[in-house]
Amino acid sequence: MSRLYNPTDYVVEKSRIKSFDKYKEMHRKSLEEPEAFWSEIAKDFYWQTPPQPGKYVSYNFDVTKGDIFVKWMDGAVTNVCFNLLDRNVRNGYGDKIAYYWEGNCPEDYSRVTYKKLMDLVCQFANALRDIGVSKGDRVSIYMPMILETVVCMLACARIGAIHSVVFAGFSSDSLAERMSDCKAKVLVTSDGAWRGEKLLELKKICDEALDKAKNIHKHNVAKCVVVSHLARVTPCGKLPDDLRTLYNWNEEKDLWWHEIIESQSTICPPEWMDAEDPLFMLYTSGSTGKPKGVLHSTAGYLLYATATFRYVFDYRDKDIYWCTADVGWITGHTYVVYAPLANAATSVMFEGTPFYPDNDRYWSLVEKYHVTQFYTAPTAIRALTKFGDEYVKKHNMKTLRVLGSVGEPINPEAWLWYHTMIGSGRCSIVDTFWQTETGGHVLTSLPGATPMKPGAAGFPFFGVQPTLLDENGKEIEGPGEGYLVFSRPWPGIMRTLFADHDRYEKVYFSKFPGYYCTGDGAKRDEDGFLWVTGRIDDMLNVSGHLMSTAEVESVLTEEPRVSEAAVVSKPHPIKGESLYCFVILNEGAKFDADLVNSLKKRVRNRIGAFAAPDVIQYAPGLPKTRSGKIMRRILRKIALGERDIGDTSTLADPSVVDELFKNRP
Ligand code: 6R9
Repeated sequence: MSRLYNPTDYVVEKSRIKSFDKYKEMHRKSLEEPEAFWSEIAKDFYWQTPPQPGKYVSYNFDVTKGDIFVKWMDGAVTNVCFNLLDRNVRNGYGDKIAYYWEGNCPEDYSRVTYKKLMDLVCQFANALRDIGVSKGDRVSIYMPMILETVVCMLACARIGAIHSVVFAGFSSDSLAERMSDCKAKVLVTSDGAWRGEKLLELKKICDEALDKAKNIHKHNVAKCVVVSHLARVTPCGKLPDDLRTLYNWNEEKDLWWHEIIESQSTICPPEWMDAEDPLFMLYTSGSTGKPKGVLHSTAGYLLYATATFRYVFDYRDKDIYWCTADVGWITGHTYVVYAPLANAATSVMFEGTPFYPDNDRYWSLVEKYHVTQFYTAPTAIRALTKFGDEYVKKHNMKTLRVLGSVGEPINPEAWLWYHTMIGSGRCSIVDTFWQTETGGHVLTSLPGATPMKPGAAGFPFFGVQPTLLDENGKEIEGPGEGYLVFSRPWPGIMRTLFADHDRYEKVYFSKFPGYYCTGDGAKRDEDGFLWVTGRIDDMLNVSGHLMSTAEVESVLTEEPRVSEAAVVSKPHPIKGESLYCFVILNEGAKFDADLVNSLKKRVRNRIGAFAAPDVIQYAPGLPKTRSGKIMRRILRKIALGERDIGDTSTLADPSVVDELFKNRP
């Protein structure tokens, strides 16, 4: 039995919802009368054509009854960028700070008001229009955590272009594949950026990716817009005297950001969008290896991002909110860009790492900016715990009220440290479970309203109806464990996978007709708390980055010496999970340090540094069923060194297991 933590008076005093009963009542109402609930949120926004009563939601979640679809406020017309900027400026927030930007180096910082942000966005939106981008076109973004990244996303939203941000830790191969899949017209990047003392040569990676897109995928990206970033920040390591040696400049394709906005007007009429028009797409890993282009809608996403931010972080006008996520992931999209701006919030945007110049950078920023809501990932919390409490104690963090966690289940030890050490025991912790696909939080605690248990995601957000199913698709009532699914849509759920509606139906709706299947397992305890237990498909979560075993396996088998590979997850004290890889070699090939290094390098280069395997093990064979399916359950035991492997009667050749135990490095 884990201990129950009730919200402290300190939190309740300031919170919108002050009791568990009130939350339950609101949740019930949000399911019974969705229109009443969502029209309360919608009324704050500017609509060219307002949502029509009686037309708030229509959907089909049952593949046996026809095509899957979800529509919210169909027929309404609006523009997300206009609502985030122009509307707030008109409401008197023009001089309010939208972002405090803090660079990798503590000497570099700036700020931007809502009015200034609007001007910058309009200028860049005009520039995009000038280079031929129009409604429905895709723009790939490969950027560091700088204000231009936000400007670029919002400029796309303003003109109805679909942005596709690719995390700037992905390799040129991954970027090329993603740009080609969505047939991007334009790529936006920066010359480079610092992460700690490491220089990221982003433009160079883009040069390679543009070549690969053209030569391998036969897709030509017309233009590449480049922010000149390195020259304006403090160098944190070695830099060549001539920055131009860091990349190739292609006169026909490449454009400097500052040059194309120079003469642009700060007025840019928005493209009025239908509620169901796409807003952006974002690739997420798929269990077959090929990334899935999750597509989000205009009005539903806006409403859901707004509502979750308001209630989950309990944001108030003078608060300073900070989400540490990179904009390359969904958390950065919803909770660095769209949701805070929709709520006219002031945010901190941070370019660097928690460890530079020292291990107290996060805490020093909480102190510097008087942060009230802090949102980060368990992997960061675990990494920071290990440096000891002195780094924390140096800083005054009394302004904090709500602490958020996202990306993976948070282990109780990390939760307790977060709660007592960072939150002085008086903050509420919101453990937010959600996915790229869900658009915003779906399970979470709510500050002031719900009790908390260390490690439990808690309760459904408004409009969300979670269900646990057993293997046969039967609903589990009361306490129990099963597949986490949802039986109805909320406004922020994705609408399709880009250009692949079949795969959307197959991946998310075919296992259990009538339900959206998250791919995660969960249990409900006797108090009704939901605990997410992790992926039940062949997916891995390393430091909060989701990837599929298949995508890593396919990279490993590209090595000519490897004939077959199997990847499993091994628990890791900081990263949560790590990659443990088994490789079968081709005849005559030798398993040695050179092979191990070249395989690790290959995965880093092909996918990204965050996917680098921890262990590569030689395998004379793999444990397979008679039908040829790899028994990953057994490989996971071998990775752990646990001899008790359970039933092996379905194995084609049980002797292979002993061999594998013998070969553990
Ligand atoms: C927002 C985000 C989604 C997967 C998801 C689950 C895991 C995220 C979690 C969590 C337990 C939490 N996950 N938050 N598991 N508790 N609070 O991370 O999106 O990158 O698409 O990953 O991450 O396994 O299915 P995404």
